[in-house]
Amino acid sequence: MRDYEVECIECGARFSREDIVYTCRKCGGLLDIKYDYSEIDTERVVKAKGEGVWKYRDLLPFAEETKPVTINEGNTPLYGCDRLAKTIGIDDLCVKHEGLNPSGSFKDRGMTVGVTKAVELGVKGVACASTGNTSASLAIFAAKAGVPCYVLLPKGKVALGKIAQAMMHGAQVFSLKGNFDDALRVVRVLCEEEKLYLLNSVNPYRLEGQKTIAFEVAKKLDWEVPDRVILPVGNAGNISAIFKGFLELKTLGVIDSIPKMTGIQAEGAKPIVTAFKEGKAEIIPEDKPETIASAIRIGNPVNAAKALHAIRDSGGVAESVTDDEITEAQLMLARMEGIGVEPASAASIAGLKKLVRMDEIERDERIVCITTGHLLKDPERVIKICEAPKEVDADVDVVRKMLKM
Ligand code: AN7
Repeated sequence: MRDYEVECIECGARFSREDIVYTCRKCGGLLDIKYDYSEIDTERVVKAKGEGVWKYRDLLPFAEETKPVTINEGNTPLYGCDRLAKTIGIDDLCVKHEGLNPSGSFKDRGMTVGVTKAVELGVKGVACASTGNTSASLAIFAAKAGVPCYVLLPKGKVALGKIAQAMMHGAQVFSLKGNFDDALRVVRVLCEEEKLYLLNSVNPYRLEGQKTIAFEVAKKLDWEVPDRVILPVGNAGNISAIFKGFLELKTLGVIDSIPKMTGIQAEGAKPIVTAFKEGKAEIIPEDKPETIASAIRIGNPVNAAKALHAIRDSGGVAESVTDDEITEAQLMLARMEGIGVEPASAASIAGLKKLVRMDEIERDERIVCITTGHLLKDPERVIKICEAPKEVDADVDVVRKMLKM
């Protein structure tokens, strides 16, 4: 049995593993999964066999005999991006494309762990609020586990591909008249009162799965971590999780530094950027978040306290980018590197460009950007930003005349 504690990050209160609790019952703080690192065999972590999230089960909160609910999540490629790096004006850029997870986003890493825990706890159903990807991923893992699934989506604000996934995989899908923050508020109460298991990233087990992004990046680079990791921030779970992953590797003595955790938000939904720049420990929620990057259209990120800690403690920064900058970065990634991502994911590249321009990032830094979701999640956006196909007669000469060469 991997020994662990469920502990409040604010007051240190501990909760039993069988207790279904998402935030501290004493002070309302976020919870964290804590291990006794002296019990973990570092060699086994470094030499772990297998692929993806469960390769690192020595650092996951389960007994040896627990059977994971898995569809081969994780093990995503880390692409060298020399052309893009040169254009942006830096020496060393890699992109870890989390859009190549089974459901098309990084959420699968959290869901394989979260749904495995749900099965272990014997819950009667799982639920989430979502800007789209969380619901798509949860629907898939719930289907695999044979557990009823309920998802609350902000009406008219979720990309087409994501809703299609939640519907296809058999979730009960609700289109809520409100935004994501309203949906999360409603689902939290619903889970409490109806005894459904909440699988938003406030659930600390989700973050345990997502921290494996850090393990894979470090391993791929032969345990020489990059100087900086840049990623989009919405509910702020992923940046917190990846920071925890690096911290654990450092605690185990596998790596000797932590990358500067750099979080990018959209200009119209940037409560963490504002708090970071003003030196505040808490965010002021935004009532009407707005951006074309619908995945990160979030005004009241639940993991803000963890994320601000991750950014500050690692010497990173938080920065915002405009919708136009996001679109430009999405096109650059697609056309210079062959990497197709949804708008939220492109925020990481847009943020990198902006920070280089601002001289916040130095030319010789080794940088890894995390692209969190696949291009096909949001086909409607693609149709809007690309030139429409030209309609032509079925005639060689007609087509030839129209070729741009
Ligand atoms: C592509 O699906 O919040 O900062 O409900 O889908 O960990 O929230 C999605 C978030 C970045 C932000 N990129 O991650 C949801 C949801 C993509 C995303 C984020 C999301 P967090």
